[in-house]
Amino acid sequence: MANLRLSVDTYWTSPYAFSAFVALKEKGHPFSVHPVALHLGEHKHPDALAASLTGRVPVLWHDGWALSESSAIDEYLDDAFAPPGYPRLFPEDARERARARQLMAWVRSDLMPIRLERPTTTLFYENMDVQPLSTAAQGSAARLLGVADALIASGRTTLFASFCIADADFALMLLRLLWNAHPAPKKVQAYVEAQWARPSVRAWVEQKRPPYVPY
Ligand SMILES: N[C@@H](CCC(=O)N[C@@H](CS)C(=O)NCC(=O)O)C(=O)O
Repeated sequence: MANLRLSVDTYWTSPYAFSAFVALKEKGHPFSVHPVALHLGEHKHPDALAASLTGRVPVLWHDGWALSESSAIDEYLDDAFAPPGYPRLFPEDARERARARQLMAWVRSDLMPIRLERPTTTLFYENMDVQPLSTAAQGSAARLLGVADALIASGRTTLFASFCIADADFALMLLRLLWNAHPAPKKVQAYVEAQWARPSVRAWVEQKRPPYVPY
C-alpha cells in the first residue's frame, strides 16, 4: 500500500497546505500529517529544503519521493490515484479542467490585498483583528465577487457538475470576505457554505490548533 505523508504548517492556516490536505482526503487513501514549525524555521533545515526544493509547505511524500507546490500536488494525486479507482479531483472535460486550473492559478497569484488584509488566521483563529478593507482590497474583492457571480450557477454549490479541488480553493478565498462581514450574493454564500461543510474540508477546519503566535 502507498505510503503518503503531507507536511503542513503547525498552525494549520496555510491555504496551500489546505488544498493538498483536502485533495488527499478526497482521494480517501490513508496518509499521515507532519506539522512543520515555520516560525522556528524548520522548513529551512537542509533536509527539508532538499525535499521541498522551494523551502515551503505543503510537501507531499509518496513512497519516499517528495513534491512541493500545492497545485502540482493536487494534479499529481489525480494522476497517481486516478479515477475510476479513486474520486476525481479535476473535471474530466478539457475546458472545465482548464477553467479549474485557471481559477487555482488566479487565487494563488492575484488578489494580494485580500490575502494580506484578510489572512487565513481570521478563518481559523478567533478574535483576530480586522480593519476595514483598503481601496485596493475593495477593488480585489469586487473582482473576486465578479468572478464568483460569473462562474457559480444559481442553485448550484459546485463550479461544475460535481466537486473539484478548485471549489475548495475558491471557497476559501471567498470566505476571507464572507466571514469578515463582506456582503455577497445569496448564491455565493450558499456555494461557500456547502463547500465548507464538505467532510474533507471539515477535517482541516476542525484540527486542534496551538495558540497562534504572530511571526
Ligand atoms: N505556491 C506555493 C506557496 C506555498 C507557501 O507560500 N507556503 C507558505 C505557508 S502558507 C510557506 O511555506 N511559507 C514559509 C516561507 O516562505 O518561509 C504553493 O502553492 O504550495
